[in-house]
Amino acid sequence: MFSKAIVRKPCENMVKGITSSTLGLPNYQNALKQHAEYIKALEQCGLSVTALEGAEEYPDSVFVEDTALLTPHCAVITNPGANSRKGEIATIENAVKSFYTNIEHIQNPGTLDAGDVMMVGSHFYIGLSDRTNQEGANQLINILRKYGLNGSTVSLTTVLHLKTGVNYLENNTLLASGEFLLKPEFKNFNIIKVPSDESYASNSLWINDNVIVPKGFPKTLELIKNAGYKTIVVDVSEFRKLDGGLSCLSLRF
Ligand code: CIR
Repeated sequence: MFSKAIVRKPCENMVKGITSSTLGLPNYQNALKQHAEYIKALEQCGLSVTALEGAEEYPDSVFVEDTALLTPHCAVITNPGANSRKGEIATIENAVKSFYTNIEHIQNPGTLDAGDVMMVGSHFYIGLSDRTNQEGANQLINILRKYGLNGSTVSLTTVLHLKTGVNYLENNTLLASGEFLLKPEFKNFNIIKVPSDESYASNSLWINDNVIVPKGFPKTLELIKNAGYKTIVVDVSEFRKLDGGLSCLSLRF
């Protein structure tokens, strides 16, 4: 269960964020509205939300998930793989300090975006992506072991981050699409298969027995409901235009 979340408001410069999407530029005013609805959904799941002010010098800074991994025993400040995002970690560390005394760091030449890290109990799956390298993953595994936790790597080729394509919904259940449907690492999980035309909805977010699902993906919504979860639908279309999804917009702990 989680009790808290940290988010960061979108900044006007978000239109300059990194993207591979062809959906057009985000609309800032609409992004602000969607972000406010997102915060409401987190609160509805019982979280107390700390909202940091937008950081204009970092267009992608709304995607706080990538900058830290908050575990029950320690916080790990990452070293984001994209150069334009590395500076985001300073203010995140400041915010994290109010909640954690054990704070660790991923350091050069290791890089890691926590969007590549999926927590399954005390085990953390780490995607090796364009943003997260083997050295970053090794550093994270060594840190986790110091605290009685563990980790292992998963290769990925078609998506930005591990959690772009697979997310843990507790109850030994994964929500997955594409390359993650057949990974031997995941063979002992129940897998809810996201239809390929709704793959964006693989990034749905379990919080305290609710699953937040992005708006506009009815087949996936139905599959999650049929699996017995309570669901909350939130529109994050402006963030999708920057390759971001529901999990990317918060740190939950
Ligand atoms: C980026 O490319 O870094 C941002 N435009 C999107 C980050 C999405 N974060 C995530 O999947 N955890």
